[in-house]
Amino acid sequence: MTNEMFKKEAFKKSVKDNVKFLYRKTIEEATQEQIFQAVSYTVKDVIIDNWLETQKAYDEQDPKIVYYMSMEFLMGRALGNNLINLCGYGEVKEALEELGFDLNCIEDQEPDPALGNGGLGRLAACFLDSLATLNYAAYGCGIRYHYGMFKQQIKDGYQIEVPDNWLKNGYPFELRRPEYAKEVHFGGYVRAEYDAEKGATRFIHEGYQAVKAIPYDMPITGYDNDVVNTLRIWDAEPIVDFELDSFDKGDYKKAVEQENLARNIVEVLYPNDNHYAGKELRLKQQYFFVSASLQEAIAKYKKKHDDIHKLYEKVTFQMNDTHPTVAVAELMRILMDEEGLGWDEAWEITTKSVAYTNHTIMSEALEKWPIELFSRLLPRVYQIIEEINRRFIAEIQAKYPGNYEKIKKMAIIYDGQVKMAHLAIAAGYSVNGVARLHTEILKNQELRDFYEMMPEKFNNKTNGITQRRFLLHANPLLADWITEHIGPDWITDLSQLKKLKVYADDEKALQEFMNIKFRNKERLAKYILEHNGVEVDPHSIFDVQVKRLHEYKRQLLNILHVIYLYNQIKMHPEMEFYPRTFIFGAKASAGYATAKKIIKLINSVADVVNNDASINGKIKVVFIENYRVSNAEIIFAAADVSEQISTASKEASGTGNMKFMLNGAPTLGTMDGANVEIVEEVGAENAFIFGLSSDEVINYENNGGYDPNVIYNTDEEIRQVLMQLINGTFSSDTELFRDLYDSLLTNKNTDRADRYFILADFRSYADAQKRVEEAYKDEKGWAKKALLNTACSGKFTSDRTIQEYVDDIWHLDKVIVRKK
Ligand code: H53
Repeated sequence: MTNEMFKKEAFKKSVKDNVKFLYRKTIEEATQEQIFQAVSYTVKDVIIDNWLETQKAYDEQDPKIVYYMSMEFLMGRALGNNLINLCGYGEVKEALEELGFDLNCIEDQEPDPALGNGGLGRLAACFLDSLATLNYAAYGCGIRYHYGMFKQQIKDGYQIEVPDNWLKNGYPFELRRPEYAKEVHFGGYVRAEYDAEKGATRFIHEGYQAVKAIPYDMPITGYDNDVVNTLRIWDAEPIVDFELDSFDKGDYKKAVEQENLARNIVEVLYPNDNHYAGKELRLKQQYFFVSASLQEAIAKYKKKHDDIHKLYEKVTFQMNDTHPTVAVAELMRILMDEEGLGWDEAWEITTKSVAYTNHTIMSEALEKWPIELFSRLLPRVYQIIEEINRRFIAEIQAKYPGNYEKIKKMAIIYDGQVKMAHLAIAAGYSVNGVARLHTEILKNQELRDFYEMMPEKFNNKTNGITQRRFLLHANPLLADWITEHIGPDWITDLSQLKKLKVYADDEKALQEFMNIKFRNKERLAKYILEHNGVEVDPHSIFDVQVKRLHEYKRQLLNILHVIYLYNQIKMHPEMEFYPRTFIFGAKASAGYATAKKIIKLINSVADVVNNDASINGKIKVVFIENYRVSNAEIIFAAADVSEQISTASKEASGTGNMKFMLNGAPTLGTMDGANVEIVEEVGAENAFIFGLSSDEVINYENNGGYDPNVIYNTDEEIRQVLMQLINGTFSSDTELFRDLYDSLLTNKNTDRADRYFILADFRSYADAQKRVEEAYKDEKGWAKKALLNTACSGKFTSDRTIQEYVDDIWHLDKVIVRKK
């Protein structure tokens, strides 16, 4: 596919002009970064026309709009992705070559807009891509953090966090829209006033601090359909209309406070994934973007419609985790206090407009705000939540008379806390989990009482990923090969990949498939050499675990197994062993001490193993610094083995697992999250499954856990591995890894020993790893497994996920921007 807009000569001229106007330079004088800016502005020109066309089509066709409300959008770089979706990648690559530039290098100049932590934020980005590609009207609503996810450096094996000043040179793919600014209010108090005319009490919020929310729009291009949707992220500015000399002291103080509030609120993304820290500023961020987004959605609706009662026919709000669920009460506030509706009318509209996605069962991730903090920061919103809670409890009582257990378990306000998930479930018209197993656990365990009371709300939407970024852009060799064999329809219909199954026994095809894998491994090896200074052999098995660092994801199990293999090789030097490169990539939340210690351990093991000449390079361990969307694209394409080894029941879905599968890497994993569905699609013989089942884990947990010391006492090899954490093998400081050792063996006040069942699953994991090795030695057999993984990955496109959201939850109509 090519795009008329990217005719080479016109493109080159435009880039030259942009360099001239932006920097007063010729193309020869410009830096690579300046070329990136100039190219991006040229691409943006093309996008803007489509953006206007899309807006026009939406105005004319007046479709229902989904507002995807999310604290995080982990977008990754935009330039390459936009070129792919505009079908201009090839043309632009050639045009730049003629100018003497390499598009890949130009792409590398772009900062990675990292406005998210991990899976949840990247899912939101994939969803936006699919919504635009499937011709649905959608806005992403979020925050324009000035500092996104920190950059990770590894010094002495330790993680160092460096601020990510992604806006430093200006970001070409954003548009400031001051004309849509909104005001958001914090603090103050609520005054009740009787309105005699209406015969009703009005509530007036006074004495608050105000912040101005300014939207910045980023274009979201659909694939080859001229649709450009919008990611609207809000920045904060102080409301400065004061003259200093006319201010008395009180006002001055308030003005300074308001200014500080505005400065702080969008400064930085909290680097916690799957963990709630209860920080006041975090609640401010949440309310800030939710309020601004809702105000904007309602203003937009009112431009075209005069009956606010029918809002839900044209607008729906999807709340991504509990983070934006204050939307429930804020929508009630706007409808009552600003639109003048009564409670019942407002509640009917709200409960038909908001839907909630749960992404985790980890109890430490569920947001519960102390009522003291909440009511001080958002007094009117809190008042509304109290009333929602009062009515909800009355409903519980009506259904279960005299059953106070039910109230304790389901109340929105309890034990001095506001429970955001409960608010979202009470108000939402849909509650969904993100993989089949996860949704079942929600229904049968975590949210059982809610499910019993309102089963009709619950549904599953198994996550997905966009093949445009994670195959077409990330793995051009494989993408071309697939297109040669089955045509290009897979780009917008991933189920087409199943046509590749006919090649599962075709030797030539298998050979080509593995040659591509090899070339991708060489590309990654080059990246690792340049960025980590470690030489790895692309003939070895590339065994990869890249994801956030979290105890439940069990990077510790992986590295303990590496130690175990190292011991085996040392003890039996003659033993047959297929060379393996263990590749890790993971950021740890800045305040998560255990996670950071595990990073240190991985690097310490790497130091010893990589420098031990006696093992002849049979094992290499590499920790890739600063894992992020842009290097992920290189890593997935090069993986032989996909490590998905979370404690069963803990990983809600996982989405990295899908990216590996798409790129032809079999899963080595537990029956957790979406792994279950991956195995169902590809067949158990094409995956390596081990470990306790989620039922077994939950059973242990409900009955006081298990005793890892039994394993420690009876399994010598495991004991040896654990002892090496504290006997100086990997650090002259024998206390360095003591905490990790203890966490596996000793009960602490609140935590049971080995909470994540590492020792329980160790043997079964080691066996599965052995099976991987055996399977890899059979070249043809392995190639077949790898190819079948790609061929069977069709289900895991976010296009499928989005279509399910549309059919079952949002009920949107397609909008045609251009006849194809
Ligand atoms: O969301 C992903 C899942 C993954 C889950 C992740 C997630 C976060 O990244 C952050 C908070 C949260 O509650 C959940 O851990 O299993 O694939 C997208 O659904």
